[in-house]
Parts: sequence; C-alpha cells; structure tokens
Amino acid sequence: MANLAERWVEEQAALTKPDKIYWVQGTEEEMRRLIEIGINQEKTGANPTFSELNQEVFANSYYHRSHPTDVARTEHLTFVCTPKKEDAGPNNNWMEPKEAKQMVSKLFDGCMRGRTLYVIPYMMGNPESPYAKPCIQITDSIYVVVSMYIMTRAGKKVLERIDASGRFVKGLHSIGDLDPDRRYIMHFPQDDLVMSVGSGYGGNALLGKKCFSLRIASYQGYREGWLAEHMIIMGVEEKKSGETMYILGAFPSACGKTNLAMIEPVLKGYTVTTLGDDIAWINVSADGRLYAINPEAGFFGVAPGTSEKTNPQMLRTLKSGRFYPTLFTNTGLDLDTNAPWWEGLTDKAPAHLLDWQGNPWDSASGKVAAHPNSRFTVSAYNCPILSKEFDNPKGVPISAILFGGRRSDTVPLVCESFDWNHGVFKASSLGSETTSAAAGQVGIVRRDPMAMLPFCGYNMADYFRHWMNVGSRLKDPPKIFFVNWFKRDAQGLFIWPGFRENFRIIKWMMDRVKGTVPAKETPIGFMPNYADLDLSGLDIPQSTFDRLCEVNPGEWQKEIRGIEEFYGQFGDRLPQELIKQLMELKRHFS
Ligand code: GTP
Ligand code: SPV
Ligand code: MN
Repeated sequence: MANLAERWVEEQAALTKPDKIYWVQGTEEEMRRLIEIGINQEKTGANPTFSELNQEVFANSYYHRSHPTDVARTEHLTFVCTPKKEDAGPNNNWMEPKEAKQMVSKLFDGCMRGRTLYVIPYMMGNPESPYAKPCIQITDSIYVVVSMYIMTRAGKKVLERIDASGRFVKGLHSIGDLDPDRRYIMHFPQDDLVMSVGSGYGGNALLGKKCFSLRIASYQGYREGWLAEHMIIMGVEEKKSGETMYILGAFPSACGKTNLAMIEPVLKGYTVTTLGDDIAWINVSADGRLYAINPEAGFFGVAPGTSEKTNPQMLRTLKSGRFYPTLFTNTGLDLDTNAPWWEGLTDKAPAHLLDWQGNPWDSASGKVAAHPNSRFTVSAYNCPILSKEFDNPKGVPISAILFGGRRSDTVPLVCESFDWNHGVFKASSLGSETTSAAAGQVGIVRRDPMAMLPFCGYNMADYFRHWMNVGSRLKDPPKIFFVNWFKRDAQGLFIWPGFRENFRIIKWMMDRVKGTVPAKETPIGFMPNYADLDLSGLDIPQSTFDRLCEVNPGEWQKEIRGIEEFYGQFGDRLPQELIKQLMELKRHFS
C-alpha cells in the first residue's frame, strides 16, 4: 500500500492531470537544474520564469517578472472555510468547506495538463525542533519550487517524518491561468489543508508562509495553547554585559518588520542579531516564559526603500549568494549592468532602466520603475547577523513584545502598556494605513489587531481571549510596547527619521524592561521623558519630541469610535475584559 504522502499526491494528480509528476529532493544541484529550465523553457505569462542577473553585483541571483495582475496578496479572494461561519469570524471571508472544495476543484480539474506537477516535502521550523511541522506542497510553478527551497527546509527527508507522525499539512497549488477572476486561496483549518489557485505571488502561493504558518497554524495554536504570529524575532546584545535580550515585533505588511529585524544600531555598545523577519511561533515553557522560533528559513522582503543607508545588513544578505540562490521579483532592471534596481536603492536611477513590466522606463513619466510591492527572496543563512540561536530547537526566551503600525497621526512614537491585558487590548485595537502588500486601496486606516487581520485563521474574538489566556500562564509576562515610526507633519513628511534611528526606541524599551528608567503615565500607557531617550547626534529638539509623543484628545476620541465600530462586529463573543479596557480609555477622553 502506498504511504500517506503518495496517496494524497496521487489523488491530486488525478484531479489536476499533469503530464509529469516530479518529487523534489531538495538538493542544490536540482535547484540549478530547475532554474535552468525556468530560464530556457518555462514562461510566466509573456516572460521567461527566470533570467540570470549580474552575479558580481548580487551573487547567485535571478530575476523574475510576474503576470502584471499578480503582484500582491489578494485578501478579498482569501477564505477560511470552517463548518460554522462564526468560527471563521467577521475577520475572514467564509465559505462552507464542502461547497468551497467543490468550487475550487472545478478550477483545479485538468489545470496541470501539459505541465509538471512538483511535489515539495518541506518542514516549517528546524526539523530538530519539537515545534516544527512537516508539510507537502504541490505546485505547477518552478518559481514557487525555487522560492520554497529558499524559504523553507525542503527535501525528501521530510517524508520520513511524515511517515513517522502520520500527519502533515497539505497544500495544493496551481497558478491556473493567473486570471484574478479564477483566483482563490482557500483554507480548511479542520483538515490542515490549503487549496490555492490562480496566483504565483508569495503570500498566495508559497503555502508554508501566510497560509500555513499563520492562518492554519494560528488555529492549531488556539487548540493547542500556543501562538502563531506575524512577528519578527530579534536579539539585542549589550556588549558590556554580554547579555542578549530577545524581542518580538509585530507590524502589518510593509510596515517595517524586515528593517527592524536586522537593524544596525546607531548607538554604540549593542549588537543586533536576527532570528526572523515575518513569522514567529510562540510557546509557553515549563518555567512560565515565552519562547519563540521562526518557522521560516528565508526572507521574502519588500525591495523598495532597501539601501546601504536604510538596511545595510539586508544588502549584505542579498549580495552573499552563499548558500542558496536569491530571487528578485518585479523590480526594475538596469540594462547597462543587468542588475535589479528599485526606488531608494540609490539616490539616482540608472540611465537605462526597464520597469517591472519590462518596458523602457522614462524618468519623466512620474511612474515608479520597481513595483511598490516588488520583493526579494533570500535565504536567512546568507544573513551575516543571523543569530547563532536561529536553529535552537527550543527557540529563544522573550523579554519584550512590540506592536507597531503605520499612522500619520494619533499614535505616538512609543508607548508602554500598563500590563499584559492592557497590552492585549491595545494590540487588539491597533490601526494601520493599508500598503501595497495587498491588492486594494493604499493609505486607508483599518483596524489590524496584532498585525494579524489578514492572517488569523479563526474568529478574532476567540483569538483575543486566547492571548489573555496565554498571558495568565506566564510567570513574569514580557512588557508590551507600541511604536509608530510613521507620524507625519503638516507637509506630509515623516517627523521621525526611522530605520536605523529606531534603535534609540529599542534601547529605551530595554531600559524599561530592566527597570533603569522612569516613565510618564498617560491615559494610553507609559511614555518616555525627553531626557531618557538617547537622541545624541540627532536634531530632535524637545518641541519635535513633544509632537512625536503627543496624545491629542480629539484624535483619540475619533480613534475610540473606530475601535467601537470594529469591536461591534464580534457581538457577545468579544471578551468582557476588552470592553472594560475600552470603557476605561473612553472615560479619560470624555
Ligand atoms: P512584509 O514583508 O510585507 O511583512 O513587510 P515588513 O513589515 O517586513 O516591512 P519592511 O521592513 O519590508 O518595510 C516596508 C517598507 O517600509 C519599505 O519600503 C521600508 O523601506 C519602509 N520602512 C521600514 N522601516 C521604516 C521606518 O522606520 N521609517 C520609514 N519612513 N519607512 C520605513
Ligand atoms: C506580507 O504581505 O505580510 C508579506 C509578504 O510578508 S507575503 O508573503 O506575500 O504575505
Ligand atoms: Mn509579512
């Protein structure tokens, strides 16, 4: 009798009817071969799947141009299919599971005719970790295969693990015909199953990432007592004491996680190491502390804005090419050097540039050369500051959690919550301006609790309760902080310089965790005194600081109305504690 994995693959092949089935082994030599096929034979829309880039500028790198309508996650086509609609919650699109499977099965029927079906066995998490999960993704896209090879621990060894455990997370993926009208990203939390058709874009197509490690895993965590979060994991070592503090940070898509995860401190005496830039799985240990692992093995990061000045460690990572190939998707292309280019990489654009769609770029056109959501895909092992704890099966102990959003007004530069439940309340009501990481209007404030609105695989009211339950199991819960790097002045310019300067705020948070600095109590939490922030070398006078830290009653009254409206959708399911917290906040501003 065929084993579990083979049987499932056979069933999917019977549905999708590929010409060939190929089981990915996970070797470097194999990836070279697949990239070659992507260069010479396989097209994505009108373009070859890959073209080789200048290996002297970015070693071991390849260029990919997507279909022009397939450039971001499509949240309106993403569904959580639980038997009961209430269990998916108002935060998810919902379809009845049987109906959903029938509907997408029609799109999968025969969709791989003339194509090869690739079977990718992969692990999320270091296989040595008790928290790691074996998975299989099926796909008909070579771009997806190579991306999964970079982003996960892929290879046939995983099959032994599946045989031993009898359980794996299933992902069926086809790019279909890349038509947005026939695109669906369907999650079946009860079946550990994702079915995704019609897109080759990261979060829609690399099913180990948002689909499994957040949507399905958040539900697993809810059932099993742990958390799957849209968070970075960073270590900050104080050179003097040799001590390292591990910090988690959640920000919505394209709001600064990757940059913060590998920040090069502007203050002397500290070293930052990176453990993750997008996803954290967080467990409560026997000693009542939070421990986090990053289930991923690579970074799928936003290209625009990445430069020697803003994120030097990422540029080093991208130039390394040491362990795995690096992909650039939908950036511009410098015709003179055959190197990728994006807005912000250099002050001046190259003289001869193709835009992300392959057309000659005209600097006078006012259009961008790189798509705002153009991305790189690069192995974490190529990062020079990867933490030596990256592969620690247990994860790292967490001392602080920070949440941030993109807000032009209202939300101050930094604020510390009074305690765990207050932190959960503030995180549950977090607002952020939308970005180009998801299709739709950009710059609209929406509630994005814990930066998980598009990624929580169950009813968020239950999720908030779960967060409070986790807190009640902790001996000495980490402090929870809120930051906003994106406050703007009347001209629309960012007031805070951001990027590497953000370390000054990290330093203040660490001082607060250690209890070495006092803070001001305000209705929304504890805030820094001007004198306690190290702003040396920056031109930030007290008046600018006051603007960055302003708590404006009018703005907060509006904020409270937004929170009330958001909470209203959850009815009785919303924990009473959150309503109590909201009432308390309201009392201060009425
Ligand atoms: P996802 O991969 O979508 O989850 O995004 P992310 O949260 O990792 O965001 P990332 O660090 O890639 O940053 C997104 C955009 O914001 C990039 O264009 C950055 O250059 C820009 N950015 C990051 N940090 C800052 C900051 O401190 N200030 C300002 N003004 N921009 C920033
Ligand atoms: C995000 O949108 O939050 C990302 C990119 O990290 S994607 O993997 O496409 O979701
Ligand atoms: Mn993300």
